[in-house]
Amino acid sequence: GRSCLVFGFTVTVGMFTAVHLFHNKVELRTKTPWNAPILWEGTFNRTYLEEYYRNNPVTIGLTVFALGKYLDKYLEKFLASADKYFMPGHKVIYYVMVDDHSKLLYIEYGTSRFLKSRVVAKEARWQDISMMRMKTLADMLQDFIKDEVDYVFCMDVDMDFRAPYGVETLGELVAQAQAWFMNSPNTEFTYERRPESKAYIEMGQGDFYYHAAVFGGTPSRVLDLVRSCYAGIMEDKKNNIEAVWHDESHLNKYFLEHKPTLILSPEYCWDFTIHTEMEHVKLAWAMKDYAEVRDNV
Ligand code: 2GW
Ligand code: MN
Repeated sequence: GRSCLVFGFTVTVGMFTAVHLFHNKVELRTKTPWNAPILWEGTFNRTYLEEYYRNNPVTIGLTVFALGKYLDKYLEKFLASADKYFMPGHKVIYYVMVDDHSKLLYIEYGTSRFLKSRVVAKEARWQDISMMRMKTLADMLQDFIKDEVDYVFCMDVDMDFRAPYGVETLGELVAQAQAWFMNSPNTEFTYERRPESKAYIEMGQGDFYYHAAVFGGTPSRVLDLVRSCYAGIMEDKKNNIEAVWHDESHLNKYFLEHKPTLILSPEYCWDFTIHTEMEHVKLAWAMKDYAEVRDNV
């Protein structure tokens, strides 16, 4: 796979800085126990990767859902920042799912950027808005995305790009380490702990707490992921149980059983409320006023 391109580069001082800022002591974690790279600034050579992809061009999909207030509040900044920083210089197709087509904003995109939008129904409960993304993604990947892109990322909309988020992130099955749990033991991860749920993870098990705000990979690997998460969600509904963190709980279960080939460090999805001095942040959580946006709880 192409993700192996990030192997074999020496780690520079810059990366120590990033990790140091994290928990006030130097700790190197650039590989998982199953030998997948954990991507930090300084662990890859962008110049080399760009040259490789110039000779082997790829198309990258980016899916995002923006329904109800999230459409008014977050979509424009997400897309405008993606246009600037998501895979700069490469062909990108945005797949934008909205509940109101008339509100789809006009942005002048770069020349190698394409946008496909689709109207999806807004579920009554926000938990279902979030979970049903898995179903819509499964259908769309199967119907056309798989034929249109080489890699696809699926993201939350309440975030914005801050620096180049580039081809170094491409891999077969890509997972995002959730910023808050990067240095926690797995017993503290907020996995689903009730054995009745399909998302159940036994205490003491688990490698990372993965963030459902970002996952990606090749269309076939992502299709298997979203199908499997959706099946778990529906099985839980049948059994009258809902996993503690909804689709994210099912995603964590999936990644326990199907190890990601590449892990993105929290530089790739940082929460500036943890601390503001974090360096090399490529994507950041938006400030969220839950009372304002979560009117339909
Ligand atoms: C509305 C009220 C409350 C929560 C969500 C929504 C809502 C979400 C909405 O009105 N419209 C909408 O388009 N969404 C979509 O669902 C949007 O793409 C958003 O980014 C995504 C997930 O909701 P979000 O961003 O509020 O959830 P977080 O940031 O607390 O995220 C984590 O946990 C979620 C499950 O509870 C998901 O797994 C998410 O992927 C995680 O990042
Ligand atoms: Mn979010």
